[in-house]
Amino acid sequence: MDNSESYRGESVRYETVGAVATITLTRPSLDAAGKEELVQACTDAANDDSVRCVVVTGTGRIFCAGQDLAEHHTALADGAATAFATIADHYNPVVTALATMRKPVIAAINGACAGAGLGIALACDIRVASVGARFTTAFCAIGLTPDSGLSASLSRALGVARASELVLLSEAFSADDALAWGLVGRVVAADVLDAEVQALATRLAAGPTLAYGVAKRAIRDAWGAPWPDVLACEQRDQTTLGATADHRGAVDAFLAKEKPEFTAR
Ligand code: T3D
Repeated sequence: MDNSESYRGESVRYETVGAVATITLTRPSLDAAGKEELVQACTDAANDDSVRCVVVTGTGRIFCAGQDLAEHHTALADGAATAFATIADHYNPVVTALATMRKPVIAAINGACAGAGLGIALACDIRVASVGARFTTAFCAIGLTPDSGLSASLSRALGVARASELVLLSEAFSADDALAWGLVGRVVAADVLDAEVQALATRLAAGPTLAYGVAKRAIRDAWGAPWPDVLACEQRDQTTLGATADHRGAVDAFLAKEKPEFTAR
């Protein structure tokens, strides 16, 4: 499949410019069709080796409000098993693709970010929020527990104490709160969000993709792992990356006081 083509579904737009793919959620919440499109877009971004950085963003004043609760209401009426099949069918594949693809993923959080939307943002590697973005875990407010990896990703990002408070109380918090807590790395004015994120994505797309891919896996796997296992993984990964042209060229460039060029080889 040629993934260099951009395409537009009912709920998801997928565009590649150079080595950057941008996945845009065009509806506030996720219905079944939208989730299918999102799984496909994440899969396409992961599988296209010419894509070396991915941006996930929303539209208007909502990044992603999570599950479409009107559709969920109907699904509940049809039987709870049907309603919750979407976790295995959609949410888990989406956050797994984002968290495990061997290239950096940036969440450009343009607005409200709730429920599975927050899980999606936290499955990305770097988060940049618009100053007016609002966040809520949302799940407990409707009698559910976090999915989309949020029970792990939130407590890893914030620590168990604050994660518990945010999950149990489901209170909204601001972009400035998220920045102060380290949940997002940067907060920028709404009118420069796209430009700032695309500049960051372009920079990452020109970087050492092989090393980024290994590093993001190592960072996630290291959580909770026994210390000897962490050291063993680091040793294995460093040995692998040490044999790449990217690494050798970068060392040559450093010694020559030149800028390295990374080609993902
Ligand atoms: O099996 C399964 O499906 C389980 C999977 C669960 C995954 C989940 O994501 S569960 C959590 C679902 N999400 C929520 O509970 C979030 C609910 N929404 C909100 O908390 C707030 O709406 C927001 C924080 C997202 C935004 O707040 P605000 O004040 O900026 O906007 P608003 O006025 O509340 O919402 C704007 C509109 O979007 C409004 O519709 P209206 O009045 O203009 O016609 C609102 O009803 C609608 N909307 C917002 N979120 C959802 C939604 N419609 C359907 N589903 C939503 N999730």
